[in-house]
Amino acid sequence: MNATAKSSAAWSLSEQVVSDFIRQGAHLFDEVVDPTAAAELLAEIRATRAFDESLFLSEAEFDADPQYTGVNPRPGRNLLERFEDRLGFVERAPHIVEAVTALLGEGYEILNKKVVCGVPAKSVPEWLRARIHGNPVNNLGAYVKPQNRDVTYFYGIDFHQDLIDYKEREADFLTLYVYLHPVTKADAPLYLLEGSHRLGGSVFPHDLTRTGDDSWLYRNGPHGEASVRQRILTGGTGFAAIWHACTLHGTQPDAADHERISLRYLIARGAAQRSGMDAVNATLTGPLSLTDTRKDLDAQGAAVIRQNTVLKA
Ligand SMILES: O=C(O)CCC(=O)C(=O)O
Repeated sequence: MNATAKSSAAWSLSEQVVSDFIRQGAHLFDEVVDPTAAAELLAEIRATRAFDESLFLSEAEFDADPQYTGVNPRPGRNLLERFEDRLGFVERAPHIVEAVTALLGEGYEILNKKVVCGVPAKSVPEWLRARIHGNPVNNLGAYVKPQNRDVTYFYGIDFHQDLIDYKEREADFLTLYVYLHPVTKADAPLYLLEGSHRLGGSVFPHDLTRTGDDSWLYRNGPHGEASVRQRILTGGTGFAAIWHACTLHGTQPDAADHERISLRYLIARGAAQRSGMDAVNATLTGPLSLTDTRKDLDAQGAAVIRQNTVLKA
């Protein structure tokens, strides 16, 4: 090390975050967001409904008119709109603001924010478990009653990039994910493949081969291959992480006896012309945007590919 180089221990949070995005495509915060505020918000979310079988349509109701699209929270039907004035503990937490500003510049914009629920097996009706078994994306929005579609419900989701929902958009945004209660290995923690962002945008489902206890070989066609390490994001109340739109991540079905409830934000560059994300994206070997992001669905949005790699993690 030369005399002027700083050791990483002396880095500011901003420097650390940009460096972590370049190397790993993610930053896990050491500091939590206010756990008391998180627990209070969680109690209010839990008071809005029973997170059990009553969330769901019956099989006959679903089959009468299957709706696979438009079943996620949207403006006017998003539980977080009710709690807008309670979200400062995340959105104004100084370490979150510093990190996001380092990557996206001043004036960044929240594209989307919502409550995400990992539904435990005991709350998923048996008919539904049988139907979705082995599907790569078990977003249960299609199967919950319309009034419950103000939250996104997962029964696991295979490794994917958050770019999946943004055809033709540059990977200029990041995901901020916050746990509202302790998340152990049994509570559907996020599995993140560190360094997977480096191969750029890639069509879902992804080409992944397990090579060790926590390692995978990831190939992105002509854009190369990378050996990537799996990181399981367990954490306490208020744990927060951010990741790049090309970083592969997923969850297994919730194995606990209760639901897992988190906050998920997508945040994009606003007015800033240049920001830390440019330095990150300059290191990617693959495309920054995709014309098609997935090939697992038919024209109605039903799954036609049945494979799920994260279940092997
Ligand atoms: O919360 C989950 O179980 C999965 C969340 C996720 O991967 C996503 O929303 O992109």
